[in-house]
Amino acid sequence: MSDDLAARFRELWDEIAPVGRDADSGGYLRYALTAPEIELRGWFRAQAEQRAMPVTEDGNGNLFAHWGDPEGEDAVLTGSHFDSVPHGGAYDGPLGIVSAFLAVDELRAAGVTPDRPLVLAAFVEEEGARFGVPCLGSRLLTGALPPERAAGLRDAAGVSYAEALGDRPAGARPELLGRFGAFVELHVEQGRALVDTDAPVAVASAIWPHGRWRFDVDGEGNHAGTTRMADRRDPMLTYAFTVLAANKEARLRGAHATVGRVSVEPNATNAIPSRVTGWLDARAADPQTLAGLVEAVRGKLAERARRDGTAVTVTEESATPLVAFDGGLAQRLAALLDAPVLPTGAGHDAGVLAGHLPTAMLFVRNPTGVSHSPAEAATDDDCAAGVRALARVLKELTCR
Ligand code: HGY
Ligand code: MN
Ligand code: MN
Repeated sequence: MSDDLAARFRELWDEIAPVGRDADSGGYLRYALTAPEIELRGWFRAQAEQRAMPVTEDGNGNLFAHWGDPEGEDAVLTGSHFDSVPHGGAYDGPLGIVSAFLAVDELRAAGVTPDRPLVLAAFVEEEGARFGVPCLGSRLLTGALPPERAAGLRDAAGVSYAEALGDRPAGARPELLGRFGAFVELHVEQGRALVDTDAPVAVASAIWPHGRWRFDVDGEGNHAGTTRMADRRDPMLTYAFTVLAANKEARLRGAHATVGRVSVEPNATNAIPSRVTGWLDARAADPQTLAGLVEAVRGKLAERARRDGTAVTVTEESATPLVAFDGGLAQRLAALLDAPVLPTGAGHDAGVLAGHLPTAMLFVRNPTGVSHSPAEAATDDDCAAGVRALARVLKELTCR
C-alpha cells in the first residue's frame, strides 16, 4: 500500500491543515481544549471510528484510540499532541498523530496482526501555551503533576484547567499507564540536525534538561513626562537587563536561554510600568550547566534590581530533567531503520513517559530547521518516510 503513501499523507494532512490556522501569520492557534483543538479531537475520533478503533479518555484530557483490547496489557503506545504554541507550525505535534493513523493503515494493508494491543494517543496541552505547564496531559497521566495543581492553572482569560476539562476526573491513572509496555512518538525535527543529511528520519537519544522560570519585577508606576530619570524605579530596566544577561550567560555556557514572553502593567506608552513579568526558558545539554545558567541569571537579575530599586520574585513554573531514552531501544530502532541517532533540545510527552516505560522518538526531517513558527516544514516524501519508519517500528514492537 506504500506506493502512494505520500499522496495519502497529503490527503489526510489537508483534512486538518486549515483547523486553527491564522489567516495573517499562517501559524496555528490550537490551544488545548479550545475550539480548534476540540475540532481536531473530533477528527481523531472520526479517524479512529473509520478504523474500528474504540476511543477512550483518561480524565485528564488525553485521548486514546485502541487497536486491540482497550483493557489489554503490554500495549504499544504511539502518538503526540494537537495543541500548538501561538502562531506555531503545522507539524509540531499533529505529524505524530496523523502518521500513527497512516502507520496503522500500512500495517493492516500488509496483513500484520499485532500480538500486543496498539494504542494511539493525543496528549493534551503539550506546549503549555494555554495553562503554562508543558506536557500537562502526560504529567497528569503519570502523576508527575498533582491534579489539584493542574485544576488551579488558569489561562489568560482566567479559565481554570478544571473548568476547561469540564466533568472529567483529572489525575494519575496508574492502572492505564501500567497497561502500556512501550511508547514511540514520531515528531517533526525542530532544528537543523537532519537538514544537511540524506536521512529523512532519525531516532532520538536524549532530551536536554530544561525549564521555565517566571520573574515578576515590581517598581513604581509613574508619569513618563514628569518623573525625573534619577527618581525612577523602572522594572522595564531590570527586565531588559535580565534578557541581555540571560543571552550572554547562555552563550558563555553553550546553553540556550530565551525570553519570548513578557507582560507589562499598565502597558501604557506614557507610563513607567509598575510591574514587568518575563518568562525565562532555559535549556542545556546537562543538568549542571542548566543549573549554573539559571543561577547566574537569577544573580544578575537580583543585582540589577538592587541598582534599579525594584523588587523581584522568581517562580519555577516547570522543570524537565535530562531524558536519556532507552538506549537499547534507540539502538535497536536505529539499526532497524538505518537511521542516525540524535539528541534534541525540545521537550515532548515522550520525555515524560520515558520515566515510566521504555520510550523512543522518531524525528522527521524539517528542511527549514525552524519550529514554533509558521516556517516549520516537512516534505510529503519525508513524512511518508516517517510513516513507513513508524509502521516498521510498531510492527517490530507489537509482533513477537
Ligand atoms: O517547548 C518545547 O520544547 C516543546 O515544543 N513543548
Ligand atoms: Mn512544540
Ligand atoms: Mn511537540
